[in-house]
Amino acid sequence: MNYLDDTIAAISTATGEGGIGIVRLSGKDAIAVADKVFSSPKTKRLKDAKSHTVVYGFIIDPSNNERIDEVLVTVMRAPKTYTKEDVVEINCHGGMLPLRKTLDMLLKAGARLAEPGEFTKRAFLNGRIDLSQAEAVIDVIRSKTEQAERLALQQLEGRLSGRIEGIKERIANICAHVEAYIDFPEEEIETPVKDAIIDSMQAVTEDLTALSKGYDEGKFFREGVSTAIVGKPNVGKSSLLNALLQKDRAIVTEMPGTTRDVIEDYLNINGLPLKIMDTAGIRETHDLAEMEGVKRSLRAIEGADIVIAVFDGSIPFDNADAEVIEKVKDKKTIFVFNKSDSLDERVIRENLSILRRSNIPTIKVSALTGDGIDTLKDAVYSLCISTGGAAGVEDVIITNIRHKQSIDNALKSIKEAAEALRGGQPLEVAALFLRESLDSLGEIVGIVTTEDILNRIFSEFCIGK
Ligand SMILES: Nc1nc2c(ncn2[C@@H]2O[C@H](COP(=O)(O)OP(=O)(O)O)[C@@H](O)[C@H]2O)c(=O)[nH]1
Ligand SMILES: [Mg+2]
Repeated sequence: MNYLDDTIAAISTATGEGGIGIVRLSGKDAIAVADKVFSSPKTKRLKDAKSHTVVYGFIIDPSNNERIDEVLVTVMRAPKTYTKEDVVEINCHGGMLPLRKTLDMLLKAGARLAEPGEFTKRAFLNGRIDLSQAEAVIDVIRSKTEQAERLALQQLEGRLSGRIEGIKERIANICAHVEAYIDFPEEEIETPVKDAIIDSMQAVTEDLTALSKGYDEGKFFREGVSTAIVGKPNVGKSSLLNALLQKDRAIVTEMPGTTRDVIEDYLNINGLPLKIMDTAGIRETHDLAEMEGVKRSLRAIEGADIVIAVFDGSIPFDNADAEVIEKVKDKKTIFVFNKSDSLDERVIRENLSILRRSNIPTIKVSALTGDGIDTLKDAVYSLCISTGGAAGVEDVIITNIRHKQSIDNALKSIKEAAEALRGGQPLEVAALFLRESLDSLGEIVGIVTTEDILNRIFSEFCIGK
């Protein structure tokens, strides 16, 4: 069944009592259906009304001519309407009864009850807006902060779509370039040409990475950064938590293995909210409670957005430290070199040189004296926020997880394409990956889409939108 062939109707305002309520119709028979239940004192017909004008009259039950409500009807003819179809909006009195009865009359007169989000879905299917814009409609309705609404409106205006289209065009050009060489197999691709192609792939990769990061950073501001403090026992994790919070939150003792449960608190760094967790020291142990604590520490690392790995700078590093380094290797991490107040310069130098062998930012602090704590806070902030973040106004910010996933998929494909070229694989392989990345980006605006994606998106809408 071609759904676009019929005419849909729904109550488009929220349930409850209000000054007015609106019943909306869309479809090729919208005006004819409305006319069947409309009567005006001057016997004016809606079909004679000019587009985008308002007509005064009554909704009636055509079976007995009984008046149901006094209304103002807006007639909007295709294509300059919300759905690009003929649209009629009936302003009723805003109680549930007049609205329901009006809707009932329209359904009896030949309209079908709209599914959730179906008006917006039609706007998408009829090509007035793309998928990311349709999603922005929900975001505008649901936004709880001015910031969220501003971002949603930008997306509704097509800022994200424009950005994605631009990147797609660049990939398509690269792809055309590569495919040209496939079509002329006698032409060997020269190294400088190949390098130039790889360079342009690199540039696209950087832009997509920035978009993907923008999502994470926006999310950090909205939902907070979950931060795990980890390390072997007695390095000063609990002391560090207390120093960061400037209060005695966690118990500090000279006995290794004091902290067993995960302790949580909140910290705000320049507007960036951190949920910060102090964990049990990671080490081999036979104590059951401590073993459970270690398990929880490992889980905390897994679930955390960032990790602060703490080391005791005053004593030589051992295998337990190496294990900690190993455990956090896949995470956004900061190394904290604690107990910098200790006096053994030689040990400090050696330990620092071990940490600095990795590219992970390393901050020297003393949880005891508070030395270096501010530097650590700055480092945490820059680890999380490398772009303007959600605070930036100039750029497109991804707020939808579906878009983020598509961008990450596109990123993966384009990196594989570059890898294939570099590795001297057949050009077809690179072309294939480039096409894949185009498809992934196409999903964002809805060029590439499945019924499943559509249903999922529009089912989140309310009826009447
Ligand atoms: N000298 C010095 N001692 C510290 C420092 N931070 C912690 N300690 C001591 O190290 C021991 C273990 O600290 P704690 O925070 O409980 O370590 P955790 O087991 O990693 O949580 C305690 O005796 C602390 O007083 C520091 O910056 N300098
Ligand atoms: Mg502790």
